[in-house]
Amino acid sequence: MGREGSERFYKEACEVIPGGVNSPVRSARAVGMTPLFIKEARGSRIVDADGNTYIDYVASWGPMILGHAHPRVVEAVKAAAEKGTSYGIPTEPELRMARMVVEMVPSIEMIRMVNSGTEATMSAVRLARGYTGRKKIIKFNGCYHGHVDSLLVRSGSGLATFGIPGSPGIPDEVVQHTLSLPYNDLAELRKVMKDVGGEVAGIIVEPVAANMGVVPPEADFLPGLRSLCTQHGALLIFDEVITGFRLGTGGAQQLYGVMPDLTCLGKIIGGGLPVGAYGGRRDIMSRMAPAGDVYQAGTLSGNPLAMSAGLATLQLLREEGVYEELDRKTGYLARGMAQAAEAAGVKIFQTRVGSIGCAFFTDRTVRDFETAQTSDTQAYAAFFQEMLKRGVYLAPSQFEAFFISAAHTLEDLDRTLEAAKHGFERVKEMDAR
Ligand code: KE4
Repeated sequence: MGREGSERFYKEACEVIPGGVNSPVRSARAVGMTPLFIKEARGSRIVDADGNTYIDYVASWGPMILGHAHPRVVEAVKAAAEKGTSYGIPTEPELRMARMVVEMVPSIEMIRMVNSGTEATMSAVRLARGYTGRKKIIKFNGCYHGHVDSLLVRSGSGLATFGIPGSPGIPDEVVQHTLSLPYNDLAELRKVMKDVGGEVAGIIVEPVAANMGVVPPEADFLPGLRSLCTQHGALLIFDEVITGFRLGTGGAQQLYGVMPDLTCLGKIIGGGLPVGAYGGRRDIMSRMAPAGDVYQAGTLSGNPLAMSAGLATLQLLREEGVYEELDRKTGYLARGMAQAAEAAGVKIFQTRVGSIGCAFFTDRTVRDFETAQTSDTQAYAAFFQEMLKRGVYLAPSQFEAFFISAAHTLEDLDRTLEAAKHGFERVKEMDAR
């Protein structure tokens, strides 16, 4: 079937929404097409406005780890909605969510709910500065922490996709205290900390970078960050908006055994509804108003419907064997992709951690933003198009991750691998031209 319905919606949307989308990475411009408009989704499948069905590997950019419209999540949201949608007054579901996160995430002693990952990182940075009385923040090239003014410096995700180094509208004064360094380069960081360590409020990092494609931390990187922060009195902030509850109930900090001072969460914690959160050591979090003097607020923070969707999701993720199954499926897919690429004679560099991963179309070893950018984005676009034609929806950008859900079946994976065979052949033909 065609995509006339989506194309019509897109044309109309461009009249009233900038670029026709409410978030740039949805635009699909980087893969040479106009975006799908989705009508509904269930399990591992999404259905577009023209009735085309696709096996979905975007999963709303991470939240849908259980698959779309999980009955237990939908039921929880319906039940909450029947009691009202928002009060602006504390509720018991917020308390249950806070207790559950404190139980599940090793370094979190106290947590504050917000409405997006951006709000979470923005608040964590403000808290780090308020708690330490220092101004400098260190981030890493290619990491994306939401569209926070002070963190939109050499970021990944949509900025990498569209080659935007920073963004107009952010005065130099706002970013003058932000340093962005190469990911996985401890020597460079050590040098900088030797110079300015005493002025650094915090180092914020994606413990597994997933916004330049997926780039895992090298063995010494996270432990090195931890010891440098401790040595210089800076706070270590893990941005686990993607890795939180994705790599296991305790996220990347449990997987790698490195404890940050603050953790930012989002995506999965909301079960598909707008939720973010930040939390960490009690002595630090106690500085947040009204307990302390660092201010942050939000009309819909801890919204009862979002809490109900998040609680249902986290409860299901705590069940026996969920992550082992996700890991098995992702390994199966990754091995099949490698075989298909090799059979077609196409060079890719594959990465994966738990149920996220990606294939860089490059013959280089990818360990940071610079090497990730050697990828052939035209080849990726051709691969994306061929996969879409065969009913598989991937991230419409080389600089994003693919997300596997508990709802993906072996049949889905085999269909994906069959499509990938043709996808890589199309890339090979392109190379030959
Ligand atoms: P949100 O404000 O979009 O909820 O979260 C921002 C954010 C923070 N930290 C990390 C590690 C993130 O990956 C994100 C958001 N991720 C992108 C996709 N790579 C969201 C998709 C979009 O921008 O539409």
